[in-house]
Amino acid sequence: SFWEYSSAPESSDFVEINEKYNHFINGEFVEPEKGRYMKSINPASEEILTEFAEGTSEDVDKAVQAARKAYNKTWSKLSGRERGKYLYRIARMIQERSRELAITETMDGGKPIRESRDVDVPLAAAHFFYYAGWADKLEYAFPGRKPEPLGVCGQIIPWNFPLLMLAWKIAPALATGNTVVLKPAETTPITALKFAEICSDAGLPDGVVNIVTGAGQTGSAIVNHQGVDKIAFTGSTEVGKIIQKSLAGTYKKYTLELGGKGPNIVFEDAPIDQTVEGIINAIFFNQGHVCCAGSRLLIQEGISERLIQKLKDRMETLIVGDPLDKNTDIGAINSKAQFEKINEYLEIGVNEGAEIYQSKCDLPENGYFCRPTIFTGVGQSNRIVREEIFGPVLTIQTFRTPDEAIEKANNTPYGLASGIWTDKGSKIFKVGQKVRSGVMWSNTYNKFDPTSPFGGYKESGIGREGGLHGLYPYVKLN
Ligand code: TXE
Repeated sequence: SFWEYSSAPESSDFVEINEKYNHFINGEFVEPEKGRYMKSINPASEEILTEFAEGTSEDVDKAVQAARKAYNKTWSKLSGRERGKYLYRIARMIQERSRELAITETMDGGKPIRESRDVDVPLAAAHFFYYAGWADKLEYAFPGRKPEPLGVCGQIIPWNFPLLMLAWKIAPALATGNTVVLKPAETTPITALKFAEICSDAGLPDGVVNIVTGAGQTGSAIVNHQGVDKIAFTGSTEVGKIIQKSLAGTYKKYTLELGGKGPNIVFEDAPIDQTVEGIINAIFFNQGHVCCAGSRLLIQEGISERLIQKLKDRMETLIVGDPLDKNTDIGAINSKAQFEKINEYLEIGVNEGAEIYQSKCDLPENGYFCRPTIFTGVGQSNRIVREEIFGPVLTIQTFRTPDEAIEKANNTPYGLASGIWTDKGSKIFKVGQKVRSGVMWSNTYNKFDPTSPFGGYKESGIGREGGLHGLYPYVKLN
């Protein structure tokens, strides 16, 4: 088969990563106006992978103008069917370059190759296929109404699922007739720039997709540009609030997909081995750099001791290390800053009096690696229970009754995702209706599909992405 299921590390020899990348504006790679570049490193080796342009407001302005021109001259004039053809072509080209994209994603961001290969890249292609299908059927999505595109969309994405978040943002925007200026995160810009190559190869009209790289200042220039009609942001709640404030008083539409502190609720009647796997997946998938991670485990008292022991045993089997190794379960922490943040939270947890348990695995000498960690003996007021850590760190609390589980699950400023484990369907519905989170998984976790809407309650954000609902933020209805 295409992928060899061996333990040999995936060879990066054939993957071409340029020494330097420029912005992709109006269909071509252009140097940054101010000539400044930033570096992206491989977090597993701490080696420099590439340099990429640091975008200023001049670069953003150029990109917005290109997007506006493309919107007026070509993209908004095409039929839905024509737009769909481009999206299908892009989807197929992602598939054709899937191996290269997966390896690049893993080298730039530190996630295990098994995940980029089986989750990130195939789901990115699936999003383009899915929204390609909507492009010529929009009248059925909005019966009796006439959906019109908004114009130029500014899109800012994080580093935890770089190519996939790009697909979540670009596919529905293009399907509905908008053009975009997208900024990838500063620690993981490469797959977005490879995606720019795909847009070129697919013959996408110039200016329909523009990629401007850089850090927060570049993002801020996109948010505050007068020529942008809509902002789609995924990232921290802190930056989400800054963006919301700067958009107040403007007429720009926006969607925000922010942080989370997902409760994963286990009842006594849950299938225990399946549940252990689910808990592991919920918190250790992508090193816990997941906004919907099940980072707060709530266990019904009767099985807590048995379940925690099984969880510890299973944690000992997890392999932490080289992200390109197909046997690796937990790769590198995405950046030095995130690594330091996680370590700080480990200290905070211990100082708060919680009991820490970490698996005893060996860690590589170089790179940012973190042992899978659980904290017991924690209460609702502990910072490690209330704040998003965004690492392989789980807090464990117990409960007696379903009402207590619901109270604890909802006792958070966030409301993105949650999980419930039980043998009883009726319990899933009763508890599920009362837990305030945009997504609830039952007897599984971290399952994603382009047909399903995703988004938060409370401080986890505003708006939905994915599925039919994912079209709403990109149209105005007449
Ligand atoms: O996020 P930022 P950071 C959470 C997670 C993590 C913490 C910090 O808890 O530990 O945030 O991560 C761009 N105007 N999440 O600092 O800064 C930035 O360049 C406009 C959860 O990396 O929010 C990047 O492209 N844009 C989250 C993007 O915003 C700005 C995923 C996200 O970076 C900006 C990531 C500004 N003022 C982190 N400042 C999730 N929901 O999945 C920064 N950016």
